[in-house]
Amino acid sequence: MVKPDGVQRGLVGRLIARFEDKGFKLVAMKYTWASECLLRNHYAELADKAFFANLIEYVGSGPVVPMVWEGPGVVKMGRRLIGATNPSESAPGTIRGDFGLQSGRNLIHGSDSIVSAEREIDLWFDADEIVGWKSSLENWFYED
Ligand code: D4T
Repeated sequence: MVKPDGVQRGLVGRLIARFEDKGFKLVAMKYTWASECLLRNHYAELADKAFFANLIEYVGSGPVVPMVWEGPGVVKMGRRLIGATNPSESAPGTIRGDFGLQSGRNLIHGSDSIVSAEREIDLWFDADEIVGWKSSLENWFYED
């Protein structure tokens, strides 16, 4: 999900391109301004952290672009494309390493496990908003 700083900075297209270039397939996307309730639910695991209130305020401060991407190893590789939580520690070449400076403005969220991804997809999307399709380039990205 592109966070409000990514949207405000006009980076949505460039961040999506990182996933497209890698060979992942976009199957759902929306443009939305998340409610506090949705964000508290999304980040429920972090409710006891000192930065929680700031996090909810930041991610709720403007529109976001949640997406669902498919492909081999997409959760693990997605996290690698995104980089470490703190952009000042993210490797150059990663999204946060190339575009960010601080944890509280780290541009993009990625699910950290398949279980989290399933929970978050359920939170952000209705089942009929997930669009299954076969890319005609699939054989040129995947060997099986
Ligand atoms: P998200 O969930 O946004 O993809 O980030 P990460 O998975 O990389 O990191 P996280 O869940 O530990 O943190 C969620 C969110 O909180 C912000 N944050 C985090 C912050 O503002 N200050 C901090 O010290 C930390 C650890 C950034 C991401």
